[in-house]
Amino acid sequence: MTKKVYIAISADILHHGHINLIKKASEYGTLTVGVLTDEAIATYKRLPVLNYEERTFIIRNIEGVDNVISQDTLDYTENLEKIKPDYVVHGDDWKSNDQSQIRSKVIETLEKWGGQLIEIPYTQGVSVDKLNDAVKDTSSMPEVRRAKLKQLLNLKPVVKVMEAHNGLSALVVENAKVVKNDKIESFDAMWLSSLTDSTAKGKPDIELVDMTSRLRTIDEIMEVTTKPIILDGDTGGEIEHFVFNVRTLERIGVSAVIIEDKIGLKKNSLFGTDVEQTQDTIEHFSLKISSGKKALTTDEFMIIARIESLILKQGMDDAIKRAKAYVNAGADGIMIHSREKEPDEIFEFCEKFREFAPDLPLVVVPTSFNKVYEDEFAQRGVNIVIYANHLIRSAYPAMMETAQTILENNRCYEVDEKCLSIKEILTLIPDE
Ligand code: SPV
Ligand code: MG
Repeated sequence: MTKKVYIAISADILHHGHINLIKKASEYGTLTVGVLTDEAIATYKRLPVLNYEERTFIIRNIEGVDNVISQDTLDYTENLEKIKPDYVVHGDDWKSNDQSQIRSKVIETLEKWGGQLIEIPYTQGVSVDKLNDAVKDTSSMPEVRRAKLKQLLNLKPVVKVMEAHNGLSALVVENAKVVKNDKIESFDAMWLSSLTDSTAKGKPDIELVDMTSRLRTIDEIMEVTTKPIILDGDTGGEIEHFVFNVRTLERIGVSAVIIEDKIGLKKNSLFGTDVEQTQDTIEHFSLKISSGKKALTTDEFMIIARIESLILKQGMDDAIKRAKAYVNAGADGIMIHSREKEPDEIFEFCEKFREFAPDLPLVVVPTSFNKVYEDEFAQRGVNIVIYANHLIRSAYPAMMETAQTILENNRCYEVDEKCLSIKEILTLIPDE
């Protein structure tokens, strides 16, 4: 009886290594190829350039492929249990890369019916790095980057966003990765926080760092990364200025701006009612949203309205009333903010919001209510979770400690082991 063979690929950048793999695999029997879905790819690397339908169309037409099915997760288990193949074939490179845990699970699953993993030598001479660089170049183009946030919102239960305030912190957001059992965790997008952009410049978070300066930070970050950007637009400023600014942001490839319904001298929300802050009227803020929407030329760029009612102790009814009004004014999403330690008021808002806006993106910034896991937010109807200030908050104490240790010792020997080595700092940023 012919044997059943299974391979899984994403097939976004198809090269001769894949054809070798398919050819070898098909020699063992009837070959089923599991093509990773867009959702599965988005969980562990950049969004695919070609969508699932396009990728399956290509694979179906490659000699040696008998069946094509979808693989919904990076983990093979579900498909293996369904097909019970005699062989799974894979390049031997995954023994040592970040898929080694997925490999172990494949071996374990196959053992249940006596299946076997066949590893073939990784095709030499494939410059995956070069191919990836080529994709990276196009994926940092404004129109490609701009569209990514909406694509991610369609693909992921919750979009994970981390703050960045300069090129280096943005590289951390771009590259940080953790392999966890059968999943690879990474951030989906960047939050250009007014608090951390201001703090990095040694300034208070009171809209003193103006749009010209914010645009320079955006440009610095865009130059070295590809992930989509959500800008903290503070109050959005005067309506007459906002309409110009959204067009600029849209043109340069930012994916979304979040503006908060405050007016006058804005202070950071985490001060709450400890400082004087004034909430805008529903009418004026709605006009700001609708004017901004009218100024846009694509439907990719999102204007997200941020409601400060809970921060300013105006109550849930006010928050919901405003959410309804801002949605009617054309907001592409709502951010609800709170500085309570417990998430109760956020959860209550989520429930009430979903009664009249079942699909509109909902954003939270869990700086205070920080015990909630992303999964729970997703179950409650949240689409975007923003870690708004954590890179700079962790960098500052580290820098202060280093400075003080040198002052205490009158030399720098004692701080050395907490620092990147000279070799590491010299090679951290490649020069091409
Ligand atoms: C920021 O990061 O600047 C924000 C979020 O606006 S918060 O600091 O929580 O107000
Ligand atoms: Mg801010």
